[in-house]
Amino acid sequence: MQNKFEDLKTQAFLAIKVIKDSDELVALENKLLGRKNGELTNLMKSLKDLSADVKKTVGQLANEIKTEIEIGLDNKRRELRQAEWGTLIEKERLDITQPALPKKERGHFHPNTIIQKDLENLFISMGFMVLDGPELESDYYNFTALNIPETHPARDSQDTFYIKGHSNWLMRTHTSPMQVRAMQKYGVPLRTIVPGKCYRNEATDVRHEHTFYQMEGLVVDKGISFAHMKGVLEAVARHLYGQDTKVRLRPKFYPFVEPGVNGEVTCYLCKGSGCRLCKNTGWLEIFGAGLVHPSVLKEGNVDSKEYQGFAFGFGLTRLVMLKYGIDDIRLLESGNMKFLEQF
Ligand code: FA5
Repeated sequence: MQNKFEDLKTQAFLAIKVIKDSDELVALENKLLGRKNGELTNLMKSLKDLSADVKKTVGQLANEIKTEIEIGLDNKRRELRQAEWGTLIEKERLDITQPALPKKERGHFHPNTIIQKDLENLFISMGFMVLDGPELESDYYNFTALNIPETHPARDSQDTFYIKGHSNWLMRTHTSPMQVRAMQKYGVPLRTIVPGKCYRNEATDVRHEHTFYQMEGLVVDKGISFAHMKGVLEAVARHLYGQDTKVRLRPKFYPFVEPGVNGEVTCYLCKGSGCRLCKNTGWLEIFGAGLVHPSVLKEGNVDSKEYQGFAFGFGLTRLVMLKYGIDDIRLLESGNMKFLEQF
């Protein structure tokens, strides 16, 4: 009987030695000491059949072995726990001497896009829809439909990039071609804005680019007057440059509006008293506008006796320059990161 206990002890310690994780430990613990069928438990139960003397000696040995096995299991448990902690600590170890990792660069919107989105939201709140138009445009929509026939001198004021071998196609010089396109497609009443890129073959300088952005606006409905137009343009100017901003309209000729105006706002820098930015006039020019010419309404299949409209074209790039105090338009399309990172 004593041998059986000794053998069990030997087997138990061999098994404890090769345990690799806490699951195996619990399984062995149950196998040896489990209340119902544990090997040591069963062996101890069989003590009851022995004579009183032998029971005393073997019982004592059995208890000692049980204690030894329990201690062996506890030691193993502690050993496993320490190993687990060690791995955890190693995993979470911080090397405070390691040099900082390079900062991840996050992109952001271009200043043009910031102002465009801002104005889109303003116009949407006034019930306008936002349209997109083709940059490669036909001569018809860019000029003829806008009351600028082939021989008209107004074509000269917008130096045009024509497409080689396709004299009827060009890079749009303004967003106005979308006036007739929108009327033809959506009919009236109509309230729309068209932000987008325009192209002109010009000698570039601080205020002129060959590629720039405009934002066209068109409202056609019954009973539309100059007052509606001024109200909308003032709302835009105040939204961008503050509530004190005033709008000044002065006559200007555009073949597709009658009457036509040139729109200026009080200089945001000097508030109208005159400075370098506004060339001491107190005013900054930001758009062309006017009441839609009856010939243009006709091209859009709109009856000019029943409907009237107003249209405007903001130089979106110029609005951006004024908003951020940018003194050279060429910076905006330069791809210069030092410049762009400021916004
Ligand atoms: C037009 O392009 C008309 N289509 C505007 C219009 C629309 C008038 C609807 C009436 C009714 P203009 O050529 O003046 O007009 O240009 C309008 C604005 O675009 C200018 O005030 C200016 O802010 C901007 N702009 C014109 N050319 C350039 C350029 N080369 N670089 C940057 N901005 C420009």
